[in-house]
Amino acid sequence: MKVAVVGATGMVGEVMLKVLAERNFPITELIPVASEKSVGKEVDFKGKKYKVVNLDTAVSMKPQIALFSAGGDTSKEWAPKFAEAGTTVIDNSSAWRMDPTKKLVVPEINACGLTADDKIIANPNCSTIQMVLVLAPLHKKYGIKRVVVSTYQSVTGTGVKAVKQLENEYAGIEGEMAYKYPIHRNAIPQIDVFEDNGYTKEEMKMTRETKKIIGDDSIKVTATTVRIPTVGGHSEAVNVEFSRDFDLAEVRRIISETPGVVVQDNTAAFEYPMPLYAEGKDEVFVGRIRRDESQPNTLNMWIVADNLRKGAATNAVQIAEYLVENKLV
Ligand code: 2RA
Repeated sequence: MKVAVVGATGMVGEVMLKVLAERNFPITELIPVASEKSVGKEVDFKGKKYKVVNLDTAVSMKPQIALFSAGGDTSKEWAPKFAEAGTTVIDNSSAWRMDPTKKLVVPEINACGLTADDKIIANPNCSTIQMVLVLAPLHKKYGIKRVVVSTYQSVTGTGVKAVKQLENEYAGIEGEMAYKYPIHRNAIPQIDVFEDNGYTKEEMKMTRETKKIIGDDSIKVTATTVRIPTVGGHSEAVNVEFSRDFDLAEVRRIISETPGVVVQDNTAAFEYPMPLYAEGKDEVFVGRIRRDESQPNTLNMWIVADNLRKGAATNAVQIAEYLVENKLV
């Protein structure tokens, strides 16, 4: 496979290269792509150096797959150009996610709907991916009525400038701000811009994308998304009301049998997921699984994942793997 990684020098792009190498993705030719200021730089992949090229050059090289992580504007402009040249684009931005003509894919849930005609495939938002991976099998069994989620999100979701801001503040150094406020010793209840309804775009992504991925518009989701000074991954307190009652042991069994999900739930041993330990891992970790005693048929969980891995790069590479395995590229 000839594979382009668009945004190869960015935070998600670098993890994409790492994940492609780790999973031994069948690459015959790697095309790292970035903005003009990075063109000519070298990128290391499996011990070999590859020169970064610009978008025009990359399109003309006709890769079979292009993994995009270069922001919404670049995706809007360039994904169709790649698609026209016969490349299948897997896009990590929000540009195509809610486009009714594009599929929004978490492979374990809905990759089976992909066909060779899907030339632009959307990778969901990080905080949505880790939540729906756990919700989808529970929805099948018990029917989800409503989800109330509060997130505790890593600065890596914003990018390298935010990681630097946290490091600078921690070290007492003045520097560029990625956020409007300090993030060290703080919790910022705003991720992305506000929409007219008073929710942030991140919160509405969790609501809209969940319905589209699970394929059920009747699922109600309300979210509060918060940036906290962590780097290892996103954490989520998730409260789920089902149509039917559940047995807690069966819930645990269903979650633990879900591919890509690991249950870490032993309160006697102080075992629960934490971002410090999820960092660098591809799995989604679930703990604090317990009945919400305040109302019937309702469950509480704590879900943690490395947002750069399953929340971005790993999910995109898994989509690419599905396309290759099923001869869709
Ligand atoms: C964040 N969801 O954590 C975003 C990244 N895509 O800010």
